[in-house]
Amino acid sequence: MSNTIIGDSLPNIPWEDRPADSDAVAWRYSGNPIIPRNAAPRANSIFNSAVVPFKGAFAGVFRVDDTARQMQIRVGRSQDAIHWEIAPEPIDFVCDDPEIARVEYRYDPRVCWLEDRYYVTWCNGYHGPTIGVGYTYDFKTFYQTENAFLPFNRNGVLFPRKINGKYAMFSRPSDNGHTPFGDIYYSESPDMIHWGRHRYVMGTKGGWQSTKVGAGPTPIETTEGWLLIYHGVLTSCNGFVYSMGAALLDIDEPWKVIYRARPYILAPQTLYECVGDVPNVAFPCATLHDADTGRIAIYYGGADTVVALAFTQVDELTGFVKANAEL
Ligand code: BMA
Repeated sequence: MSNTIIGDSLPNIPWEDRPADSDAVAWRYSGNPIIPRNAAPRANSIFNSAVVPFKGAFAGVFRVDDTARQMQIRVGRSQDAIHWEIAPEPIDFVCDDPEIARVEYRYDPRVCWLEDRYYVTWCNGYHGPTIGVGYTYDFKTFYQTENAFLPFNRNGVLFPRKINGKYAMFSRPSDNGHTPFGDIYYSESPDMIHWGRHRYVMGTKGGWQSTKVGAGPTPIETTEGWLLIYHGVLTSCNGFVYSMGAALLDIDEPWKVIYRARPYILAPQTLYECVGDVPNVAFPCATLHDADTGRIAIYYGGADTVVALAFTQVDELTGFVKANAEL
């Protein structure tokens, strides 16, 4: 039996077949990196960013650290999801509460189509990192609502539909620094404001995910469960190394891990992943996927400097996760 994506047909997403000389479960786009560090005015680096289908084309929210080294998020648009036009200025959220509107920093956005709008979650500075939440209907006007959690937290990733009647989000409680620990938790909310009923999902394992883990792109709904692509961190004698892995979670109780692959699916090995402002980082924040073909395009940051693209296929990735599973 094969696993299939539950969702829309998106025949126009980027795609390349696996190179003939590769047996990798996820393979890189030959034109990587798709967004160089200086692709927008006053950008020091553009990385860890999220894209979605939008009105027959594509839109996204991009992490742009500027030349003053302020961490901010900007809007981007694209016809083909490879060539992006990124706004010259950060997103200016509409927010009626000055306490929430105050900007410290914003980074690592995720974007999720949910019911009637595109929600944006990001790592939001509020006396330390926590999960900021906003939404847009048109990628022009953005509204900011309450932070989902207390500091310290990162990697807030929404589910694309309610689960058991509640909104659902992953997060990764952390500290005020570079966080040498971290497990993935699941929380639910009746209203996108109040979050609770927290459940442990998964923690560290050996090797590439021995220091900390965090959810990556919006989970993909499949006939066999939620497919989660996440990042895992290893502490080498030269610092943190960020790779990506995959797991399959129960469809109704997503804090229950059914399968989790022991090996990574992609690790920093190319020049644009190994060399940059922070070396040895492959940090996934979004996918585009096509229910008809099972094609998945993964968007990830390379070395905290550029945006790159990799491909996999749902049935192959599921087979890999199962064949290499270790809970
Ligand atoms: C994490 C976040 C990510 C970054 C990674 C590697 O703590 O800041 O944005 O990619 O570190 O520097």
